[in-house]
Amino acid sequence: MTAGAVAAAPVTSPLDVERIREDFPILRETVNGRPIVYLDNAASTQKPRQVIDAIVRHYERDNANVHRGIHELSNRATDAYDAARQRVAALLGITDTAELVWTRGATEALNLVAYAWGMNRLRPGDEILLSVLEHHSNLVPWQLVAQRTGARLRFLEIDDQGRLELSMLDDLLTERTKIVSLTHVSNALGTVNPIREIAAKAKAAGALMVVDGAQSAPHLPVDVPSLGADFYAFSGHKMCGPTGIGGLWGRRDVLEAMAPFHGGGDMIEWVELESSTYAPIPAKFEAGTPNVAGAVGLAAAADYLGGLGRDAILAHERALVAYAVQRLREIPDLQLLGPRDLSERSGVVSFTLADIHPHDLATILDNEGVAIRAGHHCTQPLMKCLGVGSTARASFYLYNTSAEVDALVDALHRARGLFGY
Ligand code: 7TS
Repeated sequence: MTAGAVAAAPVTSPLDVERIREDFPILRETVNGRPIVYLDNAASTQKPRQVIDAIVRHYERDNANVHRGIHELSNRATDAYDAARQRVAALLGITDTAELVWTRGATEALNLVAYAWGMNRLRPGDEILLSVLEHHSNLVPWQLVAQRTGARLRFLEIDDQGRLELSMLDDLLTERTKIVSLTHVSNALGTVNPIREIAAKAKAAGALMVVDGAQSAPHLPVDVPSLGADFYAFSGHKMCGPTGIGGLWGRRDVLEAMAPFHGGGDMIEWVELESSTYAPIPAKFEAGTPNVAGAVGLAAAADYLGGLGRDAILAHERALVAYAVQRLREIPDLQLLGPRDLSERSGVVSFTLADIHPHDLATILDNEGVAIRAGHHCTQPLMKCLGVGSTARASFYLYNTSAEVDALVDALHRARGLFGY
């Protein structure tokens, strides 16, 4: 199988995947002499030619620092940078572009809220409500805040399918709850959390609602403001964009009331030796020379995803996951984790196979050109809840095919054989 030649699909997809694959140069690579089967999209996605070209074009034609130079290149770079914010905002349904703050990614976005809001506002006795599903980047920043402020961490638990125990919400949400910060989609299990419902309850309890959208922005047709949250964090590299760029959407009034996160150039209005006044949002949170080429590249990714259609991308992934689950169930001793109802999950399939260590599985699969992730997926507390040290995880995106699912399943059968099962 080559990038262009995809086997007849036993899945019905609204996407012309064969054509889409031609946009992704890396899919023509081989690994160990075989065509690459890239199933590690929850970690990072590949980039289409359109994104790569936009970045090259920026450096070849428009590169300069932004918002400072009184010269043509700086004006061009500034225009491209400002337009990029609008294009990414449009993909996510954000109409007030000042509410979109560039960050290095979801991790920095979550830290921004934890430090600029949490560290300044929380007091001993206040509570931060998280869940056991969280990626470490929506856990460790809050641990740091709790240690420093005396606030207490509380946790929503999960059922045996990795779904949040929503019945705990009524007891956990009290007047002490100041922040609820939850992932929209679990990176380890693919669980899609009913974030609108939870946000409504959190807001009714008077808490600030933070959504970790690292795994929803790439895969779901998210209209961010309508989730009913106060903050939404995402990473560009998980949605066909470059690394080192992502964003934080925040409600205007909340962002305006917050102290800055980093201090430096571009985030100020006026500086004296002893004090400063700050620029309006979003600049207030964007100190220093920004990742201009990253923003331009992410805007090209947003255009690309918007062009394919967010609903079509979701439908494609759902069809692939349904096919993958059906095929993986054929493998004896393979245990699938996560929600059984596929409408409750995104394009992630996590599993264990007999007592073969997931790292060994991933290594054997890599020999066959199949890239999956194995490990704790930066969710060590979740692994503990599930009673496993680690899992193997295949995660799909818009360019994956049913033939690649077949390649995964065939490789797993061979791995099983190698271990004498
Ligand atoms: N939140 C979730 C739900 C994630 O899946 C990740 C990255 C992050 C936050 C952090 O994103 P970053 O871009 O700032 O690093 N998840 C993964 C993963 O599943 N495998 O590698 C990175």
